Amino acid sequence: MITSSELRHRYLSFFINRGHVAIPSASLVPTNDPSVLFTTAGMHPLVPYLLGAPHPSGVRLANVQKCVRTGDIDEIGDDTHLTFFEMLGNWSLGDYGRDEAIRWSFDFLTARDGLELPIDRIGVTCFAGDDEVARDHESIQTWQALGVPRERIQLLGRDDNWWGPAGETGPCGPDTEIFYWLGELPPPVVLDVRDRRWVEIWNNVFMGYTKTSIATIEPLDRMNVDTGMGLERTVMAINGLASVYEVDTVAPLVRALREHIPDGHEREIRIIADHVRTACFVISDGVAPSNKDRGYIVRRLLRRSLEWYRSVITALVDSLGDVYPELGRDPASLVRTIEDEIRRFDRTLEQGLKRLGRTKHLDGKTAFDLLQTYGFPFELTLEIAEASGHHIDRDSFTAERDRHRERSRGAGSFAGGLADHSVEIVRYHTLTHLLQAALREVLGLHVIQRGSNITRDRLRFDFPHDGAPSDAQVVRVEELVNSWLARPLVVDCSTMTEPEARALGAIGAFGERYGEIVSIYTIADSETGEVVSREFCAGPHVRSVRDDIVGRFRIVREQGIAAGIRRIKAALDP
Ligand code: ALA
Repeated sequence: MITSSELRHRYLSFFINRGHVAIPSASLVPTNDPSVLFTTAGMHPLVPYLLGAPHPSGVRLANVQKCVRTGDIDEIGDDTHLTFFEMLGNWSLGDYGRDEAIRWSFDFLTARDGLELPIDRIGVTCFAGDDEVARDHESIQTWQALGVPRERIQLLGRDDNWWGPAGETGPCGPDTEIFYWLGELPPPVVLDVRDRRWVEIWNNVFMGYTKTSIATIEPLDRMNVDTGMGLERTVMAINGLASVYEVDTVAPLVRALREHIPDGHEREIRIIADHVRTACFVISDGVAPSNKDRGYIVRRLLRRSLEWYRSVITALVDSLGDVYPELGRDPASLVRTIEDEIRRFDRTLEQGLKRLGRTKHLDGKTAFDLLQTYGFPFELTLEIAEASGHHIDRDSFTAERDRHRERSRGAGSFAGGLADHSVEIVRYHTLTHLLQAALREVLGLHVIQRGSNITRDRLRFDFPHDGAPSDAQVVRVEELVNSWLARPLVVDCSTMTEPEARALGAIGAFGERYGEIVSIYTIADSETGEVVSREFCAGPHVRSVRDDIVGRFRIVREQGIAAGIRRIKAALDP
């Protein structure tokens, strides 16, 4: 039996031995990219480097990346799909091409320092070619030279053998996918991917193109290789397991559930295990359940599972908490976030139902108001309305929602975004760092910026904390910041790599910037050298705290905005 941990280890060692540098997994929440909600593949955080920016760790990289894909949500519960999965990947950033990439994939699967899988259970697909991009002859020849018979090489078009871009534009290219036969032996002579017993385990993408608009694909001036091997599927394949739910990182969750759920509900068990697992990983990367975007996905996943989650979380943390420490850091707060969400949903249902009961005229606008005010899901309003003989017009609901979106877009432009470097804005930037340092001192090191917004008149700062801080704690934070304003503190900016910054104890949303050069702002006492704050940040900041920030720091408001998330608004009084 090869465990997940052994596979991660063998994979990384194999590629390290071939000149690759192992980089850590990026966060599931992509930075600076509104086009995708989650990191869906290992290449996603690497897009700038695939397009030509130099990566500090070099041109050959390998990693194990956390991924979330909700597109396949209806297939969850079958033998091979999971919404959260780990992806093993190796990259060439303009370095090696098809030949090495395919050879190494083949060697890793079949050779002694790899997995020693039998060649006769392997089949591959290659890009058949179309009007725009030629057939991938080189890949076909390379596979054949390695001993894969022509009948086991299936040629497919754009829909199957083309990968990317991750968003609407970006790097992409033809790919070759590796399948493993999981049915009875001997395997069929010819590969046919429609037969579900051929399971895709690995994909090699030859990213020699970039999509620049809906209709345009342009060749890049270099060839990148992006590979992705599904960890759970591969562990399943190597060990001949019946499904990914039997893999050592998922099986404990399923076992925990089986103790509570009667026999005959295998599919439900799998769905709950999958959804709770994904929700926990997404929450651990800083997303709270909400009615929007990522938060809404978490909400949906949890609502689909709802009960039995407690035992699943314990099993999850036990099985993956050592590999991904952010998951194991605070299991109690994971449980609390989820329980709060369930209570909130119960309340939502109760309020929404009451309001629905009072409503005589049910139309699209009412349905939208219910969603806006109580987070009451439209589908549910629809169901209730139909059950009581009302009919709600979907279009009128959509029209109301679009009108609302237009209105909020109009109101959304504000002065003082990041581009505004006015004196006031810069002051509040520095004050935000001091506030975070003070909160960490008074409330604890779990305080970390979750959101921030600055205008010329105030700062706003969101952070995780359970329950409201006491009045005394709020006063203490205020006093601490004011005491710092009176000291000879200077702000210094220096650049370094992310591991160096971490080693210095810098905090901040490094997430996806592994290895990259980051700027670190340090606020320290110029006389004693004592460091008050050290944060990763893009700036800008004041130079001298005492000279440049004159006034009294005041916390105007402290409130909870979501389960386990607090918000502070603060201003500088003259
Ligand atoms: N980016 C490729 C995939 O996810 C490797 O399949």
